[in-house]
Amino acid sequence: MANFESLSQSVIAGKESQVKEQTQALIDAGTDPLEIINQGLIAGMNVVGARFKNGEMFVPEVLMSAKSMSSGIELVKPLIADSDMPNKGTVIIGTVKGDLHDIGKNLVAMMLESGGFKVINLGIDISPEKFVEGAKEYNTDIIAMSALLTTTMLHMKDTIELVKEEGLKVKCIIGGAPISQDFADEIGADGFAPDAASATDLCGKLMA
Ligand code: B1M
Repeated sequence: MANFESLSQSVIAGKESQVKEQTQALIDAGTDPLEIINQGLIAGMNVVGARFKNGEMFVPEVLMSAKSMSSGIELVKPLIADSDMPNKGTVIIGTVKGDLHDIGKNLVAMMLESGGFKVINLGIDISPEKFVEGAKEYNTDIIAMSALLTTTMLHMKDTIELVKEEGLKVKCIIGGAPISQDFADEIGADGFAPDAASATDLCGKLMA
């Protein structure tokens, strides 16, 4: 029988078809979609992160785990995003210039959608100029930036400076594994969220 532990193990092993089957079984059993994500899919990916760091897993295996996790998320996503929520505001989200990590950013996008925000996901490797263009094009309330590398997180500062230079009335929030509240304060961000659920709360507060 599918449970969170076996789902996590399948993510760790990068077994995509097993992840899909187990995720579907949990959905069919009426499990809370957010619990499937947090206690099954993300829990598995956290182990992958630790093993990658310790040199116990390598990039191809990590990619298979990431792809498996994303397949599970795709199955769960409609159950969350379909809730009949009002539009609380428009958020553009992207991973900063030079950074290709998108799993966490996509989770944040998904949670924001499920929290009633209109979300435009610009993708990965987004320069300050592209964030600013996007903010103008979509008349955005909030720019949400993700960075997973200490080498790319400084582009968040560049984006905030460009937003100010252009005189845009848009809030800039940041997140990602190397980001902290101290860093957010240092670069003049309007907020920092450590995880996807907090990002939704933060956007709610900024729009209140
Ligand atoms: Co990379 N990688 N990676 N990687 N990778 C890390 C980030 C690393 C910590 C691994 C390690 O060494 N321990 C390390 C960074 C070290 C550092 O800078 N301090 C690292 C490195 C070094 C690299 C490369 C340079 C490796 C190389 O080539 N030598 C390279 C860089 C490529 C590039 O971007 N230019 C690289 C490549 C890759 C893969 C392509 C193999 C793959 C990415 C696949 C993909 O995203 N499609 C990958 C992965 C998977 C990881 C780890 C293992 C997992 C990241 C992840 O998806 N976590 C990661 C190790 C780790 O984090 N433990 C690692 C799961 C995800 C749900 O969490 O993204 O943190 P996270 O998102 C969370 C929160 O942070 C927050 O909410 C999310 C959900 O709760 N959040 C936000 C994220 N964005 C937010 C935005 C917000 C708010 C909250 O806006 C307001």
